[in-house]
Amino acid sequence: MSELEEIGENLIEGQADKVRELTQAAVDKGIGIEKILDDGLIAGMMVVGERFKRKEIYLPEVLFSARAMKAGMEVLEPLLLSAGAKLKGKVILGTVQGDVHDIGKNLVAIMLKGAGFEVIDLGVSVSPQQFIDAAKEQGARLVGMSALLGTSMPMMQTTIEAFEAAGLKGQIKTMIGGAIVTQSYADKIGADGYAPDAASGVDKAKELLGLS
Ligand code: B1M
Repeated sequence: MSELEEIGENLIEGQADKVRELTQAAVDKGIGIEKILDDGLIAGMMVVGERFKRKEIYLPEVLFSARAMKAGMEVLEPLLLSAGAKLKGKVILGTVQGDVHDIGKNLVAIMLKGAGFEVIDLGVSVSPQQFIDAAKEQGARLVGMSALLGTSMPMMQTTIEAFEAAGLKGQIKTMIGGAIVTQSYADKIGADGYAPDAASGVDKAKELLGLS
């Protein structure tokens, strides 16, 4: 088994300490950070998702894996951030109301910070009004929303409509993402941008803010 497969296996098993240790070992060996992320941590989490879907594992196991993912991310985050350049602009980020999934959103935050953006992370289950208040208070021109549930995804539309009702659509751009979200959904609800993964999120943020 390769080092990265071993990270994935331990993540699946929920072994946070081991994942932290193996992630650090992979970094020390000079394996690329994004490769460790994609082929180790995220690959493991995808297997967890599939097993959860097939009801082979249950929520407590998923939570242990999520904790292991966080342990690995703690090793990678400072390295991703140190690659950052000059501040490019402010982004308000959050998981929409009714949804507590934050692993992907946190990855997007890390990548954006790494690319030089200031990120105001509102956390999970963020209401439309919280997004609006934060964007206004911070003078941000971009709001990013994450959703992973079929039941929470419509909250993205509600939030965009709330921006429209507050007269902010156009002035403040919206970007959406999350496993369940697609470009066609973004088009349907009038989001300004969609990104399928954290790295594309950075490109899309630059594009929406006219920085690319
Ligand atoms: Co939940 N869960 N979960 N879960 N969970 C899913 C999403 C699910 C697909 C599992 C399944 O059935 N196969 C399913 C949703 C089905 C659906 O609605 N279509 C599901 C369910 C049903 C639930 C509960 C309802 C279960 C229950 O209680 N019965 C419950 C909901 C609670 C709630 O939110 N109200 C629940 C709870 C949980 C845990 C708390 C146990 C835990 C979350 C822990 C945490 O996040 N801190 C959890 C987890 C871990 C998962 C899976 C296994 C993994 C999610 C994940 O972190 N993926 C997931 C299965 C799956 O997705 N395969 C599942 C890794 C992450 C890196 O990917 O978030 O997609 P992702 O982010 C990517 C891209 O999408 C993109 O960039 C990221 C990296 O490249 N991206 C953006 C994300 N946000 C973006 C924003 C952007 C741009 C790109 O711009 C702003």
